[in-house]
Amino acid sequence: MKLDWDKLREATKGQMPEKRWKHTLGVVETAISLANRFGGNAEKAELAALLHDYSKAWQTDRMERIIREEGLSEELLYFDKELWHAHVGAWAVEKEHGIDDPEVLDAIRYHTSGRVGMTLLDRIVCLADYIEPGRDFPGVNKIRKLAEHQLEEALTAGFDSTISLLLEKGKRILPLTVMARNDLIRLRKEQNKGG
Ligand code: DGI
Ligand code: FE
Ligand code: FE
Repeated sequence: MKLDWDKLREATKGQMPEKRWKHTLGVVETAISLANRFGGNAEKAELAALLHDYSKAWQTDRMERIIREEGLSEELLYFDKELWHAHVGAWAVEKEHGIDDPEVLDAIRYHTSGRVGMTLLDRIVCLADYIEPGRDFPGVNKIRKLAEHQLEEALTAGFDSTISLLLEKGKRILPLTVMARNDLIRLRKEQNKGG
């Protein structure tokens, strides 16, 4: 499919306030550099990063309706609203812009929660979201440092920080996030075995 990048950028920018757009540009830049560093597909990384928060600023009611009516994962409704925009966003960019690359759609869909068996593209987008230059949270510099050499270790540290935060706030944790984090540790062990 031939992509109209200018149109996608304008449309994405139009979904969100300025601050979120700046974050998006940071994720794009970071995802491209991670793709180059770790042998990922830089064009897919750019596209998934550009679109990853497409629905972030949409109203909660609208997201809930889409999750119910379009047959998205209703389990999400039991967990924090912050998780919803990722699934709704993947649905929306397919519907509104004909994005049909399943790898790109999955990277958008799982950029918040993670999943078991995260593809390289999933890992790149999810980590870029944690460490883009505009991010500032306790421990972000440690994750940036890890990301210079080890993608899985850095992303595990990212999930650990999210899980800690949710524990501190007494919030529910989507089981898939814990499973994603455990699976990254498995992957790292396997990589180490391979030399
Ligand atoms: O959309 P962004 O703010 O750029 O980042 P994101 O899509 O990674 O959303 C992160 C937020 O989601 C963060 O504030 C924590 C919140 N959250 C709530 N419940 C969960 C969760 N994140 C994960 N990974 N798992 C949860 O169960
Ligand atoms: Fe997000
Ligand atoms: Fe984001």
